[in-house]
Amino acid sequence: MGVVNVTPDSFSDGGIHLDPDTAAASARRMIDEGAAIVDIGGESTRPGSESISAEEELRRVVPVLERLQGEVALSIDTAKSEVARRSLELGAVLVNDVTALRADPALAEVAAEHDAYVCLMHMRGEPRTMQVDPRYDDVVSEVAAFLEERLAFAVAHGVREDRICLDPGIGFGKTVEHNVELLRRFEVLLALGRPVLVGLSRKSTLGKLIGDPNAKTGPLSASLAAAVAAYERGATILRVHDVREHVEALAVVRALA
Ligand code: HH2
Repeated sequence: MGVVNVTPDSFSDGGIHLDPDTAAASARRMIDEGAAIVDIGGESTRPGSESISAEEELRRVVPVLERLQGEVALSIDTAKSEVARRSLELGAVLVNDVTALRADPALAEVAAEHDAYVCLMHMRGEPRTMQVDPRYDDVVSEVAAFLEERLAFAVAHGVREDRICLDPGIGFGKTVEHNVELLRRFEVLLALGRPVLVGLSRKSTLGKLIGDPNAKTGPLSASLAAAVAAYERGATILRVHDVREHVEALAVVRALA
């Protein structure tokens, strides 16, 4: 899954895709490079970010979706039913909701109506404050229990189970140690019986793991290592900014398997 953030403030590609032609060109390039789907986002969820209105989010993503309609498999990264509805009307096939259908009570029905794929992600707290001293007794079992409950919620609201993937939400209300533990004990997440999506690309946890305690992002080298490790542990979808490099890395891993 390639990432195109149509935002001024995303942590790694903020500002570069604000022009819809540039954003659409990036999405097309990612598909050419081997992405199966491109995730379009109009609102940053980086630590400390403020939320924006549905009108502003639509203003950012609709021109991009219109340019790609019918051409590129698209996911919409949103927690708002209004944005999801318009995106699905414009041909998006997956709703990627970092709140796992908690923020907007109407989102589950919108996804169900369109028979959309849905990604349910774990987040502790909300982006503005989530990295302020996150604590768990056992991060892996708490994340797994949360995802199991949200999966049941989605199905109860009409989303087909075979349309749903789950995501531990790397960096969303988690320390480096929490993120590492989630990857070490990945089998607990796989036991929920749905494909697992992981977003490690360029995240600050990677920068911290290679020795910079104040890192705000992680380099490509570390992103590739993390993606390969997640793939080998059983991740089905990798959400990445650098598609070509990840496709090449995975091609080698698969050839050696
Ligand atoms: N990470 C980000 C955004 N959306 N969605 C899922 N399912 N999983 C993730 O790990 C995930 C996500 C954060 O990364 P990015 O989109 O690059 O930055 P920002 O939120 O600042 O736009």
